[in-house]
Amino acid sequence: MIKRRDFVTCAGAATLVQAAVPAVWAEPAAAHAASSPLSRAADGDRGAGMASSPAPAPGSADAGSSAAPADFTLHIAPAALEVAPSHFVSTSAYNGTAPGPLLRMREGKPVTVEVVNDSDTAELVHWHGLFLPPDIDGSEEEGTPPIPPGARRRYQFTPSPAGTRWYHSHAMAMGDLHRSTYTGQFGFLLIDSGSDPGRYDQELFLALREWEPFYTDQPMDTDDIGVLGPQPERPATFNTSRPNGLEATSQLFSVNDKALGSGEPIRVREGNRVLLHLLNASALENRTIALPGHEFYVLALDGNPVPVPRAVKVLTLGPGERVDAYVEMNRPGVWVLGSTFDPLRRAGLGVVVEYANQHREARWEAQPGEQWDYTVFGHAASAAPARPAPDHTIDMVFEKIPSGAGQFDLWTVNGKPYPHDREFVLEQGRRYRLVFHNRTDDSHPVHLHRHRFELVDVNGKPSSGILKDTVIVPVYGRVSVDLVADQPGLTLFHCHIQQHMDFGFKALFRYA
Ligand SMILES: [Cu+2]
Repeated sequence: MIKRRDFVTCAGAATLVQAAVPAVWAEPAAAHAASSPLSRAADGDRGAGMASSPAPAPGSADAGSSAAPADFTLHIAPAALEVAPSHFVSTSAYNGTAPGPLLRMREGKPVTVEVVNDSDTAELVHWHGLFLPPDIDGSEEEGTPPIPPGARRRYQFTPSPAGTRWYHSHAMAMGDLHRSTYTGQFGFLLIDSGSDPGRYDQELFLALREWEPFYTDQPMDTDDIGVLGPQPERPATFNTSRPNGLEATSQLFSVNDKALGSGEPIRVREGNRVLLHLLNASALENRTIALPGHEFYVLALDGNPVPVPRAVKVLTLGPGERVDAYVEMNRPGVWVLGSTFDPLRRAGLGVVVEYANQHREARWEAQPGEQWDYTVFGHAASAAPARPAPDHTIDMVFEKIPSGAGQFDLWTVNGKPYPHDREFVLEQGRRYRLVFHNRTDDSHPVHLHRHRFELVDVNGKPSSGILKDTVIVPVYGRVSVDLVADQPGLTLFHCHIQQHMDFGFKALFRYA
């Protein structure tokens, strides 16, 4: 196997994202391309324990008038994407593609990103998973100024922490299915730590997507995690006095911007090790995927190396979540890497993986039995380092009011839709346990901006050493996470399903 640096030298960086990210990388320098964010992921135990207390990353924003060229430029503009042959999706995107350009940054090295808003609505770009000040994090609730239509804004910041991050619109969509995360406004952002062992032959960036969403009163619930689980938050009686509101759904799916069979296959050779950076960029739902006959050797969740990397047959990602995994290409053939749910895969949620000199129909095989479980990547109970007791515990109860927002459901955190009369308050330096109580019949991928947290417990199953910024709280489930309050400033918490966020499922944390 060749080292990645050698591969870059002999083949050129663009080859590395074969069939994945369109060749529009906004790379500032070759040096950035020559290392990966997974520097120590394969070497052992980088994810142990809580994140230490990093200093707040410095950053600033201005109106983009500076003469020096930016390291990266993102143009938000209408785009027509050919998701299936002669099926053009009318949307908006960064630099005309979805995903947008791969932004590869070096941890700790300041960068300048210029965002030009050539759309006809105000926009916000959120840098998901980064430790950034609230005025540039990309959330209006935290105080980031929106970029008006026709305007540009220049952001300067120091990227941290290392790992697979991403960027996406953080506008409100409300009833408009042509806005925010319903559009093609998303892209990968990798922060290299600068010490990449390069133990793979190819690197692919794959985002799971849907297009042309529409409203229905008969949602296609496909991947609701926890339906068969213990359901500790299941109520004794159900309020069925009102009908459910309309929900956004879709019938056209893709990996990156191509429906299954519509784009170039991923071409591999037997014996190759392929590093996958997977992102669920869906506005709607969790997705579960598999590659028949192969396993995913999971290295990192949400870009953070896991304490116990291990191989699994299926991956589940909630909207906003990332998985970095190796796949050893050791079963020659032509396969479908795609959704385990047949209707979604048939509607485009997949990509063909083709071994060299294999020319047959792409094959899918069902993957029975295996259920996604975050905790298998944590320390074994006997090996878990002692965790300091939290200074405070904050309970957050999620409930749904059917049709509470007219046509749509309304979502509440501790009995109130956003905004709350008083924010949740954190004291700098203190350790908090957030306990998420999901008293609804949906699973929710909840995201905390500007911080990361350690998984402590999923439906009563203990976990240690897994650091994330987004976590699926299963149907009627309960998840506990710990965090150290080390990023002063307003911090947004929300469900990453766009419709839930828009209709109440948000809360602000404020530092005392
Ligand atoms: Cu939700």
